[in-house]
Amino acid sequence: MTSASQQHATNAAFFDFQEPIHILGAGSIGLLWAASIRSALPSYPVQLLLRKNHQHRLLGGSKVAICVQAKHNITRRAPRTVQVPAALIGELNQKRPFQNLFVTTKAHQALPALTTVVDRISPQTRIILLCNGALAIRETLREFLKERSRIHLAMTTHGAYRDDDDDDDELYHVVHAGYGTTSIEDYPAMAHLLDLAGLNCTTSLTLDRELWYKLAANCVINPLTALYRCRNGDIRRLYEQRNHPPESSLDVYMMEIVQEVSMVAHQMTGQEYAVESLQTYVETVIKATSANQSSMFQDVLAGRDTEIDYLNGFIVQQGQQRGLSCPVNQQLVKDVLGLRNR
Ligand code: KPL
Repeated sequence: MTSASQQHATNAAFFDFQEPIHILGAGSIGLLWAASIRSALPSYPVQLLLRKNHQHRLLGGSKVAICVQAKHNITRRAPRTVQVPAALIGELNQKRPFQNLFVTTKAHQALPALTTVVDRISPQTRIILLCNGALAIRETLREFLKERSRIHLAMTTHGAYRDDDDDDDELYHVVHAGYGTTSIEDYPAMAHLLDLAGLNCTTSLTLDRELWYKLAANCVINPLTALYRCRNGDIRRLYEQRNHPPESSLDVYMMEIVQEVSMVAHQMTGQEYAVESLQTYVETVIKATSANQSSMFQDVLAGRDTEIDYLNGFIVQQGQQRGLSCPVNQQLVKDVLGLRNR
């Protein structure tokens, strides 16, 4: 087949794909997903599921407005406002099972959030788990869902943060502050749709390797940005301002964090995760998302619980179960938890 006819075949395959998408979790990534799909494919059936305390954002009872502003390395700069169908959890006016449910909540909210919509999950439902710390929660979710539905792991390095006042405004403001990549496990039609929506998505049979790389990036970027209260691209400057001796440069510190991730990943999976390639990946994510406020920094700014237990805490806990000590990640867990008590 020529590449043009291949392209045509792929497009045709996509256009047959009109399965409704529901998005559970109206944080920065859930909102970016909804707005991106809606603005690229205006008639595509996508709906955001909101908690009751977001009711004031509903326009005419059935839509929300999302203004996406692109920043940094993203070419489309003019803010665009998109209206996305939305419904309050528990008040959906139809009871049919979900076909595709994206879970874009915080790691610790994934199970409670799924519990609230469990009556709409059937064996036909595909649940796409797009949370940080997916490696830490997937077993719990599998256990909860049993055979009730299929879970596709997914991950993204797109950087986005909310830039609105949670209570006053009718509009959600999202800054798309870093153009990254998205991967989804074994779901070509969905990957194609997300790619058309500008979310730079690919699919592969398993995502385990990608998730370990992503976890390494989150174990470095998230706690450091939360502790230094800085954007992803400012970690180096803030680290260096703290007068560390030359032998403990940021590169050495990052390597120590990543080394523990690599050691635990190896013990858990039997596969090699070279420290240098994990570290190169972390640097790439920092560069691509330098203008972003990491999700953990956003949580700290908003006084919310962080995902530290599902990132660095997961490494420490899995290490402990295998007789491996991870003091560098352990200290980061302690320091981030300490932010709550200040
Ligand atoms: O996943 C992220 C997060 O903030 O949680 C990255 C990719 C680090 C972007 O900020």
